[in-house]
Amino acid sequence: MLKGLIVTLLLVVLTMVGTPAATAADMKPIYTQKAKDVAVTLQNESGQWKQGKNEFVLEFTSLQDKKPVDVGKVSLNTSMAMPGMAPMVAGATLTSEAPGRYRGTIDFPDRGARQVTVTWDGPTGKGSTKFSVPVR
Ligand SMILES: [Cu+2]
Repeated sequence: MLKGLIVTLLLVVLTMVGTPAATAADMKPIYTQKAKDVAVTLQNESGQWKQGKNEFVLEFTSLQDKKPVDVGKVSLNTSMAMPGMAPMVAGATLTSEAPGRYRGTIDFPDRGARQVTVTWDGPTGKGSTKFSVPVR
């Protein structure tokens, strides 16, 4: 009887411990781009962008020692070439969460490949990089 109760309590504790909130470790890379001496990693929980609202994390790490790099002010903008009309553009709102780590949201009205431009300006200087990411 008492043994059963202890086992039950243990299971409850294990269940509670086993379901932490989403952490950095749960993030899957969407795309990693090397730009000069930093790696720019775009990531989220699913590892891909979808139509509609997306939350993501943008991380800057040193190519040398893999440590986070504080790149200062960061912006992320996307553009989609649309035949016969002006490109469809969408920008992200980014907030710094930790040095080299930025949390952002972006809204895509449709699917298709996006040309992504990331720019930064801070203690290590200015930089920018471009890469393509599909919106599924
Ligand atoms: Cu479009």
